[in-house]
Amino acid sequence: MSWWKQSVVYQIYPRSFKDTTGDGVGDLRGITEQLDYVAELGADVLWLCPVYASPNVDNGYDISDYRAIMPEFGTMDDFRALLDGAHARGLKLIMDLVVNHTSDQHAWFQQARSSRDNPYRDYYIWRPPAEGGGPPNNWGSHFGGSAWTLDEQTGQYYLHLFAPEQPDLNWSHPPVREAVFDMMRFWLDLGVDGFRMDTINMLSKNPDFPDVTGAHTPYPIAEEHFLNGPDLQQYLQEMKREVLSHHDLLTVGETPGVDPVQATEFTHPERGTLSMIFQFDHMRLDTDRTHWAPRWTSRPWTLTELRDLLGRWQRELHGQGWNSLYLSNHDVPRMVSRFGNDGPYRVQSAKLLATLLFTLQGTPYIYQGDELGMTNVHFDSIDDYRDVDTLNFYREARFERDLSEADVMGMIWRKSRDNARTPFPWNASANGGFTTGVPWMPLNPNFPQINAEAAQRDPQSVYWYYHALIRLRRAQAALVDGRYDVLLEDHPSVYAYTRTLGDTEILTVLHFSDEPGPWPGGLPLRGDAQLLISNYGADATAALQPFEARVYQQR
Ligand code: ISL
Repeated sequence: MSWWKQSVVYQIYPRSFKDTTGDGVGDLRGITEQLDYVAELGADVLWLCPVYASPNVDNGYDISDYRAIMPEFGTMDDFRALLDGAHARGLKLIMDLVVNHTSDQHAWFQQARSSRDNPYRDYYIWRPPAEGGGPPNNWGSHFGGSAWTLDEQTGQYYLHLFAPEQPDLNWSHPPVREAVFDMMRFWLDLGVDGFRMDTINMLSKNPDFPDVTGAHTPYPIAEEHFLNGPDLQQYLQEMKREVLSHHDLLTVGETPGVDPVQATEFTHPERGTLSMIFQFDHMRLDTDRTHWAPRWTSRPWTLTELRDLLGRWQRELHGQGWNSLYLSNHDVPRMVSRFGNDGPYRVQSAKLLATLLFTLQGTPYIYQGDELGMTNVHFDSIDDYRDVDTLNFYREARFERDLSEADVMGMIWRKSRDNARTPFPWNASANGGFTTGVPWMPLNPNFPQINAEAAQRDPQSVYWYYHALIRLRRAQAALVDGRYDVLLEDHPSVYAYTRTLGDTEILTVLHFSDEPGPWPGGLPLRGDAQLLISNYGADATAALQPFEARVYQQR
């Protein structure tokens, strides 16, 4: 069986993990220093968010040199030391592969913009102004405004689905694909174990570049024209043939807007190209899709909605493809604040959500700090925020749309990507032991309570629960490969399901409520049921406590 099905991935946001130089920015040596922390937790794969040379308009997702390490993070020797240190501990390491776009400071773009007949011109996507002037169509950038920027010198617009400093590569131009494949070989030759492929289903755009019709904002996100485009699978097949098939890798595609049928196309064991994908259905669960800025909205969701969408993925990919299991990452709020209760039930609900991640089918991903039950942050002033997306949203919402400061800050507190990016709290000392200097962004003020040292000292902590869950998953093949069956399909507060493999059946019961409740009548517990893990220690059919989670083996 493919090794990555049994893996547990730990995602590191290098800028915020551990600073060893005192410049306030995390670095590669800091990660190497803390490899034992990750190994002891029990994860066996590290995913490093981008560490390549970058002007950091989007914290490394704007790459100016794919073969160099960002000087703030260290050197190529530091990278080799990190990779060796990981391998020595039995940890694999996967890199972020950001090839939908480069930085505008990349040599390719510098060449491309220098003249219309430069050989690198076609590495990017250029269009003349619309008739009468203005951008070629109404496509919007994910980070606000038009997705097109005029290059004054050559009189044409270039496409950028993200910031203007992140021009999109033209994947229909064969030399671009060759250059990317070559760069991938460079990292594989160094010994990396795979790639997390950023926005990989955005590579193929509708070649006609039509306007989005029926939009309720001037610059809509043109998903129907760039997600899963006509040539995408062909590009990935080519990547598989040229690069991926020559190695035994973990590859995970970031693929917003895919359904299980499309996911199967990506991840089918024979026909597919990638090990697994990140699907986004549950990331849209709490958003209002009709709002001008859906990602910034919050809508109450029901357990039935969550159960239905997760269940659909569990059933439809079973035996057909493979999924990733995640509730947070560096782009979204902290999972305990978003899906749990970060007040009185922080510890219990963080454990309940972890139980969900580790008992479904797929490869679980832990985002740094979730194993401590880290929460969202509420900075009073926009000056304490750093994320380009957050700052652009603030500007547009406050000054173009005249929303109140209180409303906008409320949305930012709930949804900003910076919630997940506060520096990692190692202990209760100054700056949480993250840096001896001034941190690039402030820590969450709750770091004196929520930090790694405190968690490791407390046997009841979220940390030790993750530690146990990871080992439970390794010991139980049914949690990796077992069939998923939902129980109590309509229960408003209890999510219960079994995973069955051969003679083994594992029952998970999750009580999504901040009130106690009875053990559900329709949920018989067999006589031989054995409690494998729980966050309260209660057993049998005792009443369910707020956010109680229990996992039983029934045979
Ligand atoms: O389209 C989305 C959701 O429907 C977005 O969330 C989109 O998938 C996401 O913004 C892509 O994120 C990735 O690429 C960005 C970078 O800023 C993020 O940090 C990265 O994870 C541009 O490279």
